[in-house]
Amino acid sequence: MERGVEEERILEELEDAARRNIPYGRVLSSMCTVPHPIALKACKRFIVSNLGDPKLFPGTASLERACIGMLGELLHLPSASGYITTGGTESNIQALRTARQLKKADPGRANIVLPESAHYSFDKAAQMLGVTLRRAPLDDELKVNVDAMRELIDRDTIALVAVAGTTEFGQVDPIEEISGLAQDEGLFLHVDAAFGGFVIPFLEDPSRYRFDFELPGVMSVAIDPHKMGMSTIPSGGLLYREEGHMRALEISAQYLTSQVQFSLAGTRSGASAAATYAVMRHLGREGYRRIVSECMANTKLLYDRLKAMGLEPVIKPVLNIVTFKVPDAQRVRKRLCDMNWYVSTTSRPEALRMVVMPHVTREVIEAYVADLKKVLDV
Ligand code: 0PR
Repeated sequence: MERGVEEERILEELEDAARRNIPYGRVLSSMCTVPHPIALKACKRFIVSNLGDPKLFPGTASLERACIGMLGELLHLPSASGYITTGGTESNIQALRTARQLKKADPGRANIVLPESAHYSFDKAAQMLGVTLRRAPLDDELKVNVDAMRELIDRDTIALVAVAGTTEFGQVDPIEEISGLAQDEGLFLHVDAAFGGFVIPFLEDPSRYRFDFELPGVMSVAIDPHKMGMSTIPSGGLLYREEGHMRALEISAQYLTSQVQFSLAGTRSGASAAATYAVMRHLGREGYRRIVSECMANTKLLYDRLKAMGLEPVIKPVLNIVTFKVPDAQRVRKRLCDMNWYVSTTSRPEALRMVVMPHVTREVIEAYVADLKKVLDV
């Protein structure tokens, strides 16, 4: 470290490291994908800008506001407030922090009622906020049981959570019903659409899965441009129905040009906002509809192929996630890994899980299925 190393040598080292990474083409376990080229261009141009101090970067700040406008429009509330986060984890932490601030709850007693299937980022949030999580069981289709949610609510409940696109199975909770429950109980409802937010609106019949601000009980939504939004990492979105709710997060920061800050990260990426702005503007609804329709066609292809092999699905895919029961899923996953295929497994029930992102093309699926047949010996 004492003496610097010349650029050429470092570039070689970087190349070596980059080459050791798994190309997305063999990855069926990730919710991220190769970003759209225009997102990469925008990211590069704005790499030095810091949205933690937006008065220094008014141009970047205006791109962030435009992103929130477009995301709000997508979620049936063009006037929504919000900001570009570092991803679903920050959005979920911040949403629960908002609920706690609004209720001025005693953190030692406060609880949050959420589905069993909710992402582990809520466990991080609960630990940090000192609130308890009450997880409600799922039904046969792995959607949360709303009656069970209702029973878990008591006077110390400060928020409800619902998931639009669960991490493991890609299921969508009955959010319309949960929205009604939140209204009946006067509770803040946060919807985690980190994955599903850029899928559901572009399905053939999106009205089958109502999940966003068109439901009056929904107060905040997490939606990630760095997953199905085709933006660069780290780009998340956190949107609020009421600007005042976001204001509950404000911290005074006098030495900053902006005086206050509501984000969790202090110094934060302007490149994410620029990349998200660029790709959303460029693709439009039409572009995303094309991408989602391709992913859903490939999801069906993979589903049909695995069914034809005599395997049993966990659920019929709702979004672009395919899960099938296989005996000793861990062993199957390891054997696939030896063949340079990357899939994940679920535990309840034990299954092989494949996320059909845009890089998982028809050709990838055919090659994958051929290798899976060898592993399973069918
Ligand atoms: N909410 C849901 C429904 C999620 O699926 C995820 C991430 C999050 C929140 C948290 O989002 P961030 O990871 O952006 O903070 N789900 C994936 C998972 O945990 C993320 C992922 C992506 C994992 C790519 C692996 C990977 O290669 O499985």
